[in-house]
Amino acid sequence: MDMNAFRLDGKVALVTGASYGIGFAIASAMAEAGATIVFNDIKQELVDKGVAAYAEKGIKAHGYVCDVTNEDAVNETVAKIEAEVGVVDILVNNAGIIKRIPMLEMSAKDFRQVIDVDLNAPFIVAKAVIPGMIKKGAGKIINICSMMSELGRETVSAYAAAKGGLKMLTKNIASEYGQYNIQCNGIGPGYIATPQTAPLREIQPDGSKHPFDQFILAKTPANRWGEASDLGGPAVFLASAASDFVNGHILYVDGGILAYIGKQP
Ligand code: NAP
Ligand code: GCO
Repeated sequence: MDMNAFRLDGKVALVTGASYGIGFAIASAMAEAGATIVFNDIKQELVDKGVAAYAEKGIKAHGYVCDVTNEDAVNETVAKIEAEVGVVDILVNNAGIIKRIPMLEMSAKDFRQVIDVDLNAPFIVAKAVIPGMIKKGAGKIINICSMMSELGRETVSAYAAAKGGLKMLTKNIASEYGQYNIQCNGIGPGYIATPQTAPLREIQPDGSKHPFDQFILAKTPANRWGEASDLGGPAVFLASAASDFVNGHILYVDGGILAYIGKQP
């Protein structure tokens, strides 16, 4: 097998919400595989910080200020990217939020905001880049799903609904655009140590681990939280020619959580 199939040289990769966290790790891995990195964030300050953070790793990333829920802004930004950097070959729909609120206490406004960022935005951004991929005759879309694409838990009703929907949006894009040599797959990270999960890992006043931290360790055969860097290899695989016949698949990168009943207390 030609191992160059795993390379991304000459490809333009757009990773949404990638100033830090999982998006930053995935973009960094794709850069190491040869891709040109484009990313966005809502605030110029974070885009500037992101560009500097990439530069510290020797990566010349192109940063754009764009709220992925704003369709006009997304379409304008993708047009700018195509003019300034090139047609987007690889899209990673990474930007996301979570609101941990018991359903009966959650307002419809809060519910809609999570759905807007975690489900509507991936639709909007994919719709903006697919025409360019069709013209080029190839494309890769990777939607960042979640354990909550498969499982529920207390306080995350909006997030689970969004990530469950994102799993099915992934399968539908795969179905509708596979004929144009566009592959659309998902990555379902397990519990990853990023700012998004920091509240679940806070050390307690008595110095003990957060109960949820202990819970996740007991539910993970690997007995550890994932690192954002654990997602780099799977993302490069799904962005590369090595996965040209993988389509509509959700690749769970969870240390085995979905396979495991959990350690006996
Ligand atoms: P994070 O640390 O909270 O980072 C999220 C990123 O998305 C931030 O850069 C944020 O920018 C950006 N973002 C949020 N709303 C946006 C919008 N409307 N437009 C543009 N950018 C926006 O999250 P993470 O842990 O890296 O997670 C990244 C993705 O992985 C999310 O989709 C998340 O649901 C998913 N995921 C995370 C885990 C985990 O355990 N961490 C597990 C499974 C799936 P700002 O800082 O400006 O808000
Ligand atoms: C939570 C966590 C999870 C992770 C991730 C798991 O509150 O349960 O934030 O939702 O972010 O999505 O795959």
